[in-house]
Amino acid sequence: MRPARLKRALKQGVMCGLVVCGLVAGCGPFSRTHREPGTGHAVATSAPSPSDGEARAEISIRNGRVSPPPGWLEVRRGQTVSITVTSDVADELHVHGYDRRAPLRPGEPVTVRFAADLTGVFEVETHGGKLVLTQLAVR
Ligand SMILES: [Cu+2]
Repeated sequence: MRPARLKRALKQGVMCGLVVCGLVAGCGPFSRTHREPGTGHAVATSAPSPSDGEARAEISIRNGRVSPPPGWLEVRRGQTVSITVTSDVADELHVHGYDRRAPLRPGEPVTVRFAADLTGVFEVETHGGKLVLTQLAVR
């Protein structure tokens, strides 16, 4: 990806995240719900698998609820990330920063897989339901 295009994608991602955070209570990296210890929110969605080094998250959406509850998916830079989402309604999956999008169809698992080569914290969300699915934290 050329730098200009990457910059534009990042800007879109940031703007999109801000809009969503204005609409959905408790979303975003700065919200209190994700920082309170012991609430069950501040946990990795899935632990990195030691066997193949791939960080996996499996997330389902039913009746507008995200399961497991949105937390953090912590990965190392360069690690492969695999996020599988199953939604009960049609929607669009979006991984901010990396700008990965995928259409979601009711009941059909969709997996996005990519190398985590950008560091930072990125929201994984749906656009139709405006749900934050997890925060991808790449260190
Ligand atoms: Cu988005």
